[in-house]
Amino acid sequence: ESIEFRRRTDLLFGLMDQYLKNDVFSIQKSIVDHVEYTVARSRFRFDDFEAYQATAHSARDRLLESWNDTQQFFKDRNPKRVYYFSMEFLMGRSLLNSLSNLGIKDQYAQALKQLGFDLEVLAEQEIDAALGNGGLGRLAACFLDSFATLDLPAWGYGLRYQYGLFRQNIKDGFQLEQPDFWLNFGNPWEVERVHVSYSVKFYGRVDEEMRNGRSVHKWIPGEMVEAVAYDNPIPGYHTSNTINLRLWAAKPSGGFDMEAFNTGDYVNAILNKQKAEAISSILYPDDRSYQGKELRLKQQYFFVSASLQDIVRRYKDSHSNFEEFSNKVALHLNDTHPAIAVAELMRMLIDEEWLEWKEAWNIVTRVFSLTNHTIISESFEKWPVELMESLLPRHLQIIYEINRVFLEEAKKKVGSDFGRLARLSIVEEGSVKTIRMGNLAIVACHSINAVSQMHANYIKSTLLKDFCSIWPHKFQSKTNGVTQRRWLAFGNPALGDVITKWLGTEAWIKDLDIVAGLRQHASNPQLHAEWNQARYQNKMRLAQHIYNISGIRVSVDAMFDAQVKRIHEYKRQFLNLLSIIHRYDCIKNMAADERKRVVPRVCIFGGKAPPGYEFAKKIVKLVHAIGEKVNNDPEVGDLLKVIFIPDYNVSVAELIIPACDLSQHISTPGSEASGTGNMKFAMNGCLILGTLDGSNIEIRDEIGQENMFTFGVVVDDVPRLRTEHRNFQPPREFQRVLGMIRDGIFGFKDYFNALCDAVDGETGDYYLLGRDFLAYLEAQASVDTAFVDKEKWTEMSILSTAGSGKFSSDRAIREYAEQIWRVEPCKRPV
Ligand code: TH1
Repeated sequence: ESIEFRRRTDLLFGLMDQYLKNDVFSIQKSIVDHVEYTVARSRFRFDDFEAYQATAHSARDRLLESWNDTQQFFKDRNPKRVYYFSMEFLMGRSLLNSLSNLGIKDQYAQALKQLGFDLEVLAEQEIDAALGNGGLGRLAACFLDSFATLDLPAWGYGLRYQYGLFRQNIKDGFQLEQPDFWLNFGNPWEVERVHVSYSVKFYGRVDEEMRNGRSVHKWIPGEMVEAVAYDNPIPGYHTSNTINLRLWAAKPSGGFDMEAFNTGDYVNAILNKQKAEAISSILYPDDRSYQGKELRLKQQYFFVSASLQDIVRRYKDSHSNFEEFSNKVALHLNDTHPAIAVAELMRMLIDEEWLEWKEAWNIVTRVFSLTNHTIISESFEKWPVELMESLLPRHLQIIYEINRVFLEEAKKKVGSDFGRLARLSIVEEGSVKTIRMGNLAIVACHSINAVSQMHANYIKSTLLKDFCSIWPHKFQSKTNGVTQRRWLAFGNPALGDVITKWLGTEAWIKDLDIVAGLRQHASNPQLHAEWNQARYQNKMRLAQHIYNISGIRVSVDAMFDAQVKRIHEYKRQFLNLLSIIHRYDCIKNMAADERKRVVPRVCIFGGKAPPGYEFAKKIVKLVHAIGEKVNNDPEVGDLLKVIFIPDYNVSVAELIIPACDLSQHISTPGSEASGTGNMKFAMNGCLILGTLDGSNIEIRDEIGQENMFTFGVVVDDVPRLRTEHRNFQPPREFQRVLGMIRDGIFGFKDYFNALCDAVDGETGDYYLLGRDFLAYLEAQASVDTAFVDKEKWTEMSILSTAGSGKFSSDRAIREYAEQIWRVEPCKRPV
């Protein structure tokens, strides 16, 4: 065997120089080979899509080399690793990002050019990986990019949904949801690991027996499903590290349930097994209200169980007991969606690894940490005890025991304040008894972090008040960030080049604080010219896209004003629309010479409404209804255009964000935990019109109050204003625009009543649109004034970028790594 081994090793060393090369010729050869052998087309005849596929496979080969070597390096070094558990990873496209991070984009562009293709055009052939809803999922994706770039030994774990977030089609101005079957044409960015698979159990019963004088629990499952790993290499920028995102797909399990076959119903037995695949088939659209769907809990347990089995196996490869576990493993929960992991790790340690309860709990409380992303209490998942008992009977027992021990300890701190104990309890008594996953996670995690400073303060005094009073040390704040690589350097290369030129270095791509160096040039006319030139190109590109989708020509001299994000009442797209109606009304009532002074605007909306959320769907329709009226009014012309860009996703965001002058982040204070779109816009030199909510406040602190437009009520006043709504008389202007909608000026006369009723009806204007309306109009007026002064505006734009250093996800991840996970870089030498 050893001779065999030596022969093989010699042979492999002989092949070492076969490592892929990155000169233009080698790249061309690799692409053309993939056309022939992977895509199975003739190398003399292939179209753009086939060229994309071949190029992607060629890039994938290079990723895999780096990925394999990084994993081997981690294995040899065996550092503490961090595992990021998330139900969502909103990755978007991979081709340009991978080539740019690997530092071989220019070679690929040139190689393709000689073959008669344009890399940018091929990149557009790629379908977005939309395995996420919005901010939370995109944050996970930005974090992966930072993990890799900072050389951290990190893994992402999640689900490989066959259907990502629904596609938004617009018919007659209404949203229609279409399935996102993104894997239809294959996915070159993943590697199926048929040999990395684990059985995941569901249902059944728990038997208790005595073994060696100790009572042990045995879970006899009623159903088993296989979890198969799909690995997605994540390259870092300017480093040879490539980390892994491991997503699990559900497959029918093999040997299990033989009786069903033996009863003779062969066909039905197979069909039943096939149902297993449903677990990883679809991403639930987020409407911020927990729905108690069994399939969702199954998804959560499925990916958590497979991931923990994988992690424990990896740990046991190099350890014979669990003493080192908490020094080698950090487990992070991206919101409470994977919180069942707490009970699952307890179960594994106790029932399978024979640890005592105390030892197991000691480990669990050292390894887990949690990010909380919202203040909306309805979005905290609660599972009916009955459901939990049937699906995960052993976990329910464990949760009860965790709760019993916890309440005992809590009693020592809060005495017999039963109201408070009831709020702290993991089990909620009520007409339906439920398990509060948020409480379970908080009890077990050593760190719970908010996603902005304001969010931290707010939840400490509301949502998590009771926990905060007993464990103040557990709570912290880690302001979100976004990757400047995807969102600025690669997504807006024109501006990126200007930044590099004026800073005299590309180092900002890895260290965004450096952009502060732009401040000293902020009034330099030469920089202004180059800055505006770059931004102008981006506006042209977006204008072309708008024309392609709508046939509407917009003027690039107009202010491009965007509000793009998921549609929700609290984000107040309706407030924006009401001010647009006001603007329209003013223009209509002006004399012709007055109109000359109006600052032309293109108001851009984008975002998906949750499929079951009527209010949000009506907003989509209202944008179209207003657009229909305004865009076709010859008196208005270029002064005002209202555009809805359908199917907002990562790629559409990459097109919109670099091209806007103004972006709006106008949630009612106390409702947007952080927001991350605001950071992307600010980085790209787009000015922000926003409320004092979430991370807007920190953005203002960084880029300066004078470079941003803020307005509206402050968070501390919100509860009082809500109770006082009966004494509040909304302003005349507000009444008037609502009246225009109700009167059917924009058609669909009664259809929009529900929207109007929500802000002027009996129930009170919960999100305070009426309260904020005049302040908002005033802020809009100062935006117009500022835009007319081109020099001033450009300076503000430069200062926005210059002040965005803090909002890099590299900063956020560094804080998490140092203060929460205590993991260190592990950089593979070149
Ligand atoms: C979002 C928050 O709304 C947003 O303010 C924040 O910037 C972002 O997370 C990242 O931290 C959330 N997304 C979800 C998605 C689900 C449930 C809760 C939230 S909070 C499914």
